[in-house]
Amino acid sequence: MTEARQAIHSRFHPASAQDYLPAPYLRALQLERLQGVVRRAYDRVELFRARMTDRGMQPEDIRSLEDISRLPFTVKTDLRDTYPFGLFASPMHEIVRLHASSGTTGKPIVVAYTKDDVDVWTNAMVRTLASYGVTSGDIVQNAYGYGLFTGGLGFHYGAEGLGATVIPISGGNTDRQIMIMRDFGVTAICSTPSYFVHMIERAGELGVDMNQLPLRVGMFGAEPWSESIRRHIESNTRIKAYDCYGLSEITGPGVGCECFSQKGLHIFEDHFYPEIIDPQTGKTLPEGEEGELVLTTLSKAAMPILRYRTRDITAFMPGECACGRTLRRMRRITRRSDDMFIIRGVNVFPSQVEAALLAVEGTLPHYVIILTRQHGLDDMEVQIEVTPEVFSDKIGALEDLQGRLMHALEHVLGIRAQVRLVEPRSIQRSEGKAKRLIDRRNLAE
Ligand code: DLL
Repeated sequence: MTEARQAIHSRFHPASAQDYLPAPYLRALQLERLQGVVRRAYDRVELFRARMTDRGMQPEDIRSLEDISRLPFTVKTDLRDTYPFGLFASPMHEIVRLHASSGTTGKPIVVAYTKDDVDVWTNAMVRTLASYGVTSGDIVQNAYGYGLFTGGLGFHYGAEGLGATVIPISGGNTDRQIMIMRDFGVTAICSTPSYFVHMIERAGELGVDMNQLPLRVGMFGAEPWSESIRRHIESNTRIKAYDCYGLSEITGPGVGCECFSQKGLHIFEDHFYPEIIDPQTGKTLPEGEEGELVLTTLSKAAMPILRYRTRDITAFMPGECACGRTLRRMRRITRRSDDMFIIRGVNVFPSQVEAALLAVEGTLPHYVIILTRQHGLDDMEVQIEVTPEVFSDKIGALEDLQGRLMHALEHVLGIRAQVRLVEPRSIQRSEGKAKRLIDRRNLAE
């Protein structure tokens, strides 16, 4: 490649061309693919055929994109009930990879990929990394877990597909992560945001100044994270921190990603068809309203999924993005309909607690919410770490901060919660997805 072409190539990856398709062309492509995937699901997967038959539907009934709303939903228990291979639409000799996602209870769900499915996933991941400005000149440290979790291999194929240099370090062993980051001149890092916050902290303890490293891009996802966490990361390093969304059932990471504007995530609509529905009624919501994200795979062969209810809450964002991509954007996902808990009759999402706490100066992004029940009455306690400066300050300062945090929580939630300020490093760190909620209420009954 000539130098001039290399220079352009490094800023604009050819795979990204699909991000800028003219809307009429994109819609036509989606319809063609939707018709294909519905036909495949109907012909090859018992569950989809039975559900469509129940509704008196045939694959030919999909004549426009709007007709998608006539199709039945798929939910997580469908994947559990057909464990392990009941939703596969390809024979095993065409399947080249299996991944699994462990739920909180019981059997995991299993997902399958043909060679073409791996290529589609890689295409989505190459476009993801390219949208963050990662190029073949970058050295990418991949600290997502390798294994049955889709994070590790998803980013690995994306970074390699882009031509970047990948360090497949996987999660854990934080001291070694920091040594390699420094010694190998890593320029881009992928991990859960909570794990990277931990890496920043550990680097500080080891006397490594992240601001002196060439690290410039962070690719974070797999769990909700707030603007406060983004600010924490961006102000403690030279990283620009980007969001990446995805789920095993649909492909893994790479369903949607931010671009340089950092204003919402573009969905790779040519492969994954998004809808937003009212979680109560199941009806499609008008553009811009908040609801549950529902996804249909448009290009998957081994395991096509029709109208999967993700439980993730978001909204489509109106208007065009400054980056020029024609792909629709959704707001970042800060909560799931099933991570809501009810305390004294009030619906609470952990992300609301996080937003209220981290807005108060002196707190660190390490907290845990503990729910208990005594004599039938629910209690909520939030433990949060505070900066060493505050912690070593006079008792008065701590009490003052505690009061402000309780007030902030009461303001947002409308109920009083206990706040316990704890020393830096006293809350357990995660190397993957952080666990922010401990519900001990059933144990007490
Ligand atoms: O977490 C895939 C992934 C890996 C995405 C690496 C991004 C980066 P699962 O383990 O199946 O797959 O979990 C999927 O995690 O339904 C969301 O609730 C949550 N989630 C994933 N990405 C984000 C994000 C991977 N960027 C579930 N923001 C999803 C908020 C996220 N939540």
